[in-house]
Amino acid sequence: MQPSSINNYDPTQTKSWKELDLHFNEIKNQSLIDLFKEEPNRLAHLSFDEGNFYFDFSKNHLTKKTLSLFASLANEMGLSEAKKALFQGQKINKTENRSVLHTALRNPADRPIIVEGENIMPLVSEELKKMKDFSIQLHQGEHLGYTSKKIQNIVNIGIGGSDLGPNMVCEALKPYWIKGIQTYFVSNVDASHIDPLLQKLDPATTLFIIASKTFTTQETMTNAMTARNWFIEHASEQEIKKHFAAVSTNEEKVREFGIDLQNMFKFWDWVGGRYSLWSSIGLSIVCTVGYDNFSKLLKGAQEMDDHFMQAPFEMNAPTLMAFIGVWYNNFFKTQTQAILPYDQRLAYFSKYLQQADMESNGKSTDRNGDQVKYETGQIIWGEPGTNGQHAFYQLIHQGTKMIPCDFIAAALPAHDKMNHHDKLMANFIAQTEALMKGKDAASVKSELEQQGMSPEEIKALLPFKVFDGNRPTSTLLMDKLSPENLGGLIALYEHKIFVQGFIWNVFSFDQWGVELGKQLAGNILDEIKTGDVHQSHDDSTRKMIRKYLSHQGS
Ligand code: G6Q
Repeated sequence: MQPSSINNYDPTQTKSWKELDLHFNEIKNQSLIDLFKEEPNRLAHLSFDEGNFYFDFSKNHLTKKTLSLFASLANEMGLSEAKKALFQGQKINKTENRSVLHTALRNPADRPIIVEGENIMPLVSEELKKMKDFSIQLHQGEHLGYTSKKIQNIVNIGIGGSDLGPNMVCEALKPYWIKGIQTYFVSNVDASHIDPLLQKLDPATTLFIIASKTFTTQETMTNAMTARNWFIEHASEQEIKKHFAAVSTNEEKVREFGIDLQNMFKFWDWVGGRYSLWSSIGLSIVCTVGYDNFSKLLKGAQEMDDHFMQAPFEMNAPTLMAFIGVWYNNFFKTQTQAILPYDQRLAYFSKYLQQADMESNGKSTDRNGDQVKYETGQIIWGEPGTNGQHAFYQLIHQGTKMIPCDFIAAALPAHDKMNHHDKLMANFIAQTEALMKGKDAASVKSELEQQGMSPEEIKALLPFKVFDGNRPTSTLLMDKLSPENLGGLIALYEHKIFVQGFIWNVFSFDQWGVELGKQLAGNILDEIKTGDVHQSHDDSTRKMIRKYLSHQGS
């Protein structure tokens, strides 16, 4: 049970929320530029260094008072107790009656965490050791394929939480890839995903990692079976044990599939899918970048955990980011949050966060089982800069919607082409300034005059070239995109999501919408296979099934 000081309040009915409402009316019409003018120490109050990260929240529509009112809200709701409940393994995932302990996966081995009377840290260490040994055998050529060749290709077959995290991390850590290893990710049940990959792979040098917590997910099991069939077209079934590994909580299903239990890596029901990259779901990461780098990733996350647990709310990066997110979502009524990494290696980061955030906080029932009467989860989206600048930034700069943006970059690149990197970083810095300052009529006018335009031409063009600015951004600059910093970055957002879900009074760690999706397709699949389309469907659905069937055999 949760301690009594965790309050399942409708946040909008709290005293602090009412004060935030009044405060919102005071500052909603103040421009960012005005806020800077009024508060000489604004930057000092709203920016800080934490480990290898520099956070700048000053270009947001808020003041020190906003954050201290949010800190009161968090106190009123019992955030500190809720954090303890999370880290201590209380069953805060109530609808599934589970603990939520991704933080235990990066916890130092000598700090016990007790779940149902058992210290789980030895289990965690044991699985990490197994992953380490397996990857060393692979990299050193002790684990060879069926023709005694070294494994060169790793294919992770999984979906959702069993794909997005490891895929994002492997992409982000490209400079750390072990020489001679190529890693691929297959998720979609659409065979256009796996087919072209199998066509180019050599079965003798390929290892498939079937990553599925349940080992029943339709897409993953279909792809795994396709990979298995492809493999045994080339080699005997006895060789499967050299080329297939499984990551799952379901030993029985792994055995049924024919994977040697020696090659099975466990995790536990207290690890949620979208928080599982730190567990053996990270096996593809370990095989790709080596165990040392994986343990640095864990260490970086663990340091962020400590910061989250220890720093006061006003200096607590994930907590402040959560406050800012709620501020925009519920007071400014923004609907989306853009994640804009100025780093091509973070190409999958916003896609990863889409799941982490939207699956966690896309809820409309509160922790008391009542419908919420306020907005919850934000829509998360984004692309790396500078690409986005040539695409959707137009709307961020001049559209009718306010879109809070997180700008993320690493000061030091992993390459030596500073002529590229300086340009990337100049864009990174320039955009947040431009979004805040905009461009006023006087500067547009003088620019057009310099171009030799007539007053009539200037008058006609001017309204289109004026930028109001006043668009909010948060900036996160790290020294480099190392495994440690990547771990910290991911944990930062994990905790931000936790705090937001807590304030919105929703359960962030279940996903009944995903479960529904897993059930629904099954019935229609039977009808497709038998051609017996049920009358119980609505007209539109029935016709779509028939339409689809009419194309078969054509
Ligand atoms: C994550 C979700 C979901 C899940 C996938 C894969 O939190 O529960 O994205 O990870 O549906 O599930 P399996 O790992 O069981 O195949």
